[in-house]
Amino acid sequence: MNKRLIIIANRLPVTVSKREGKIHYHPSAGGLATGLGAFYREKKGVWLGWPGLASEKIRGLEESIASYLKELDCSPVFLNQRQIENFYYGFSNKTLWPLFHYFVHYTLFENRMWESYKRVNRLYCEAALEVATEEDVIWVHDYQLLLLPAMLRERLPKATIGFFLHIPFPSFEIFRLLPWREEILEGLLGADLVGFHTYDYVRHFLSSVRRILGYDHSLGLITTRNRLVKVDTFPIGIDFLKFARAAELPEVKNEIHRLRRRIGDRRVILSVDRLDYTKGVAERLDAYELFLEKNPQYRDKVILVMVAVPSRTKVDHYIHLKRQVDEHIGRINGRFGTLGWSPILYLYRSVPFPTLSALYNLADVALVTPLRDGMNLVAKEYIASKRDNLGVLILSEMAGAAREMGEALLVNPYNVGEVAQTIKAALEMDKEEQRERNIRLKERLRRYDVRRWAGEFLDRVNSVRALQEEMEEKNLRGILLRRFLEDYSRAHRALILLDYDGTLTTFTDRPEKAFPDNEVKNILKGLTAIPTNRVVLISGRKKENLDRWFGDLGMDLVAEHGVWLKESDHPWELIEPLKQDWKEAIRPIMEVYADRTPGAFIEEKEFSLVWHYRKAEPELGVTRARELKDALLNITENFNLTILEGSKVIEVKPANINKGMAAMRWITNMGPWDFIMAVGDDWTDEDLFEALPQEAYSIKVGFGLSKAKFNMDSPHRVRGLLKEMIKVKTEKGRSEP
Ligand code: ADQ
Repeated sequence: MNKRLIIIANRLPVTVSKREGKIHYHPSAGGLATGLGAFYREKKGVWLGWPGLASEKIRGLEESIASYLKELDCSPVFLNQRQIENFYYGFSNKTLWPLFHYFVHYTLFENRMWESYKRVNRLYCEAALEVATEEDVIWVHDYQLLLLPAMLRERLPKATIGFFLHIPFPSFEIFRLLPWREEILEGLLGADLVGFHTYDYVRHFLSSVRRILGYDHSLGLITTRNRLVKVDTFPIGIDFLKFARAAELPEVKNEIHRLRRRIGDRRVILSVDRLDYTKGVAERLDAYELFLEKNPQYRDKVILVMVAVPSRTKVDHYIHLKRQVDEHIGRINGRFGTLGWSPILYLYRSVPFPTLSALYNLADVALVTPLRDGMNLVAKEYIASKRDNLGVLILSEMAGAAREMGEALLVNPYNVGEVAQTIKAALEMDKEEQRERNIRLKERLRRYDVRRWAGEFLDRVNSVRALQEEMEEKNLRGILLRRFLEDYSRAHRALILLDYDGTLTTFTDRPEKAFPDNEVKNILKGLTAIPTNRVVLISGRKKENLDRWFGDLGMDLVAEHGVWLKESDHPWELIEPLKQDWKEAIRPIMEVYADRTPGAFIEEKEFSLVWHYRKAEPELGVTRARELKDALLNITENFNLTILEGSKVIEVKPANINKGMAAMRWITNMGPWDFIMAVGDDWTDEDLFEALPQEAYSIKVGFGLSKAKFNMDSPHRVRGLLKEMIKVKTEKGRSEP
C-alpha cells in the first residue's frame, strides 16, 4: 500500500520572510530540505514545520500564508517570539545542541526553557493531528522534537511513526546529566523506528535506554512495556546528481571563471560551514596559521577560502564565536598578508548554489574539521562535485561522515600540529592517489544518496510496523479475550498452569522480596476453589519457598523448574532420581563471576545453581552473563546439564528436566482436559508452551519472540484475566444451580 508521508521538522523547506512590509518565500538552506523536498511531494505528502518568522510579524496574514504554503504541500506551525526564544534558541540550542555535541560547559539546564520545549512539542502534535491519520507514515526529524513521537503515539496509537536524529547521540555519561532524561527517552520510544547516522550513536542510545529506563534490547530491538521499537543506523546521503552535474551549468562555469580571476593560480583550500562552535573553526585557523608558519614556501601560493553561514546569532556563544573568528582571521591576514595576497578570503554569508558549487570545483583541498558533527554534508558535497576526481578531503574523525569516508585524510581536529602537516601532505598528494581515493568515495555517495537513505528508512519503518501489528494480533484482548473466556466458561475440566515471578508479580531486586501480596493469594485461592479447575503453579523457586508462600492454598506446585512436584495435600516428589555431584564443578566458576560483578550473587537450589545479576550494573551484567555462559558451556556437556537464561539469571540444572516435562504429569497422566492454559514470561516457560497440545492457550507476559500463541503486556493484566475467570465461573455457578 502506498501510504502518505508526513514529514515533521522544526523548519519547513520553504522560508517566509518580510521585507518592506511584503511577504517573500524562498527555499530553506540545508541538506534535508533539498534532499527530501522532491521526495515527499512524490509521496503525496505534507511537510509540517515552522516557516521561520515570529507570528507577531505576520499578524493577520496567517491564513494567506498557510494557503500559499498549502499549494507547496507545506503546513505551517506558527511560533511566537517567546516560543522562539525559549524553545528554539533556548532548550533546543542552549541545552540539547551543546550537550549532545559534548559541550557540557556551554549547556544550560533551565526549567523555564524545558517547559516551553514541552509546550511547543505539544503544539507540533496538535498541528500534526489536523493533517495526519493512522493510515499515514509520520516521519519526525531532529533534536527540536524529541518528545513528539510519544505525544503522537498517544493520540494515534496505530500510526506508523519514524524518528531520525541528525546530530550525535552522546554517550550515557553525558546524556545522564540531563535533568529530563527519562521524559526525553520515553518521548523517542513513541516511534516505531529511531534512526541515527552512525552505529556509535545507536550504541549510546541503547545504553541510555537500558540504564535509565531499564528496557533491554536484542539486536537493536527494544522491548518496552507494551511495544517493540527498532533502533538502527541510516547514514544520510546527499542529492548526488545535483552536485555531480553542477559543473556543466553555465552559471557555475561563470562563477568558476570569476573566482579564478580573483584568486589567480594559487592553490585553494576550502572551508564551508554554519558558524557554530562545534565546527572547530578556531582550531582550523590555528592549524592553517601553523602551516603557513612552518612552510614559508607556500606563502602567496595558497589561499584559504572560508565560507561561514551566520547561525543562531542571538545566542551568546555564537556572538562570542563570531567576534573571535573575525579577530583571528584579521590577525593571520595581518601577520602573513602582502599587498597582493591575503592568506584568508572570508565570506560571512550564505552563498548561492552556483558559488558553492564553483568553490567545491576549484578547491584543491577541503578542510572539514568539526570538533563534533552528526554527519557533515559538506565533506560529501565536495567529493560529489569533483568531475575530474581530483582534490583532497581532510576530514575530522569526530564527524559521523568519517565512519564511511575512510579514504579521506582523517585527522583529530584538536591536534593542530597534525592538521597543519596534513594540509601540506594534501597539497603534495600525487594525482593518481587523489583519483583512486575519490573514485571509491564517490561511488558510495552515488549509490547511497539522499533518496536511497530516505527510501531505506521508510521501508524499515514499515517493516517494524508490520512486526508491531503481528504482536498486536497476538495480544489477548477484545474478541480474542472474549473467545478465551467463553471456552473457559464451558469447560468441565480446566487445567491452569501458571508461572509466578514476572507473570503474577513484577520482579524485585532480591528474589526473596517478591512474596505474594493478598491480591495474588486471593486470586489463586479463588481459582483453586472452583471444582472444575486444576491449578498448578510452575516456578523456578525452591520447594520450601513455595510451601511457605502457597502451601495453604490447596493447589498443585512445581519447584525448581520441574525438579520437584507436589499435588495439593501430598508430599513433594522428585521427578526422577537426580545427581548433585556436578555442583562442585560449577559453583567455583559462578563464584569467580559473582566476585567480578558487583551486585551479582549465587543462589543454590537443591538441584540447580543460579547466578543472579538483576542488581548488577546492567551492561556489565549482560557482558558477564555472556562470559559466564561461555565458560560454563564446556563443563555442562560432560555432566549432562543445561544452562537456562532467564530474566537476569543464568541457571544450571540437569538437562531433560524442565517446566514442560513437569507439566506432562498433569497434561497427559491426569487428562483428558477440555481447556488448558499456561502463562509465563521468560525462556524457562518456552519449554512449557512447547509441551502444550495444539488447542491449548499459551500466553507470554511481555512482548518479544515466543512460542506462545498470545501475549499480555504485564502481570497486572494477567491478574485481571484470572479475576475475570473467577467471575465467569462464579456467575455461571449461580445461574446453573
Ligand atoms: P549542519 O550542522 O547544518 O547539519 P552540514 O551537514 O554540514 O551541517 O550541512 C550544512 C549544509 O548547509 C550543507 O548542505 C552545505 O552545503 C550548506 N551550507 C553550508 N555553508 C553554506 C554557505 N555558506 N552557503 C550556502 N550553503 C551552505 C545537521 C548536523 C549534521 C548533519 C546534517 C544532516 O549538524 O551533522 O550532517 O544535519 O543530517
